[in-house]
Amino acid sequence: MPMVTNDELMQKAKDGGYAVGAFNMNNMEIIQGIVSACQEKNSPAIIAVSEGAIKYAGFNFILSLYRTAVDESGLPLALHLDHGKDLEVIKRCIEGGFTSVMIDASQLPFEENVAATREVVELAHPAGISVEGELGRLAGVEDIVDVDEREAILTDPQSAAEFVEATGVDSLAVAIGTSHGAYKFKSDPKLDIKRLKEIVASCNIPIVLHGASGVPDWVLERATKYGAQLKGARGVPNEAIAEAVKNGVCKVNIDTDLRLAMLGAVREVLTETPQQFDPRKYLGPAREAIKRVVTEKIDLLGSAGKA
Ligand code: PGH
Ligand code: CA
Ligand code: ZN
Repeated sequence: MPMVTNDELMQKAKDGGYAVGAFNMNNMEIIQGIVSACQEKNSPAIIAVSEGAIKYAGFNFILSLYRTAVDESGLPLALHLDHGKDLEVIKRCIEGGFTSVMIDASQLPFEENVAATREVVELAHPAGISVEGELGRLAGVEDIVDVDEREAILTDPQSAAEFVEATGVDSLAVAIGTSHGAYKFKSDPKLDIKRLKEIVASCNIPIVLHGASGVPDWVLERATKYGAQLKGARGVPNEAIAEAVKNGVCKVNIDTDLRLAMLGAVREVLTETPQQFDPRKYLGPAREAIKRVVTEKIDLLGSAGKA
């Protein structure tokens, strides 16, 4: 069954006016939860794997989990390296069975980012692998008070167009006010949608939103009810994600919500039944919680029925 690239999924999403979720995976229960939601919703998905996840689970275990998921589900699923920084890992992914890679050289000055990204594009494209680059640094819009600083951190639409042209990337991750993790905003959540519109207009390739977890109430409440300490945790509201998708974001990255959902489920079981020591009894509910989160994301992004 189809192993697809991000590019195929995202071009389709771009034409259809919806977005595909990229869900981070590092073990069996997580990918099973993701795929089970996608099956019920007949949705495509991007299985995102970080360098840390490869180190944790092992390259071949990751690959086998992905291939099994594709075989079992028959769904269009991409296997994507998330935030690739190490060229050796990136090469291994390109040669070893991933369908897409991200090169994240966004911490470097513009010209160096271009050079590093161009190098990966030249390795990946002959192998039929799509490439995501990143320009800008993730940070909350309202948390950057200084105007010059804001311009330095958030993605500049003109530079984005130059970056796309100079590198040949298939998609671009941009900074419009989101950030990674569970503590995204100190003040009111806000995305720079005007900037997004300008980027979409100037680039003409699929745009990616990182740091897009919402920290849903039910997830946060369950985890904290059973003792998790997550004071001040705050995500991107669903309305803001919907607005971003409406204005051209085609890939939405979710990791934190899966982590928090898993945490709450495991904590609940271990708190309610402290005598329990069968891993299936706490990892099973964790898998169910992942499935619920992914189901909600599919509805939010509009990818149901698009497999
Ligand atoms: C992400 C995930 N992965 O690359 O961008 O972000 O922390 O918001 O889930 P979150
Ligand atoms: Ca980055
Ligand atoms: Zn990210």
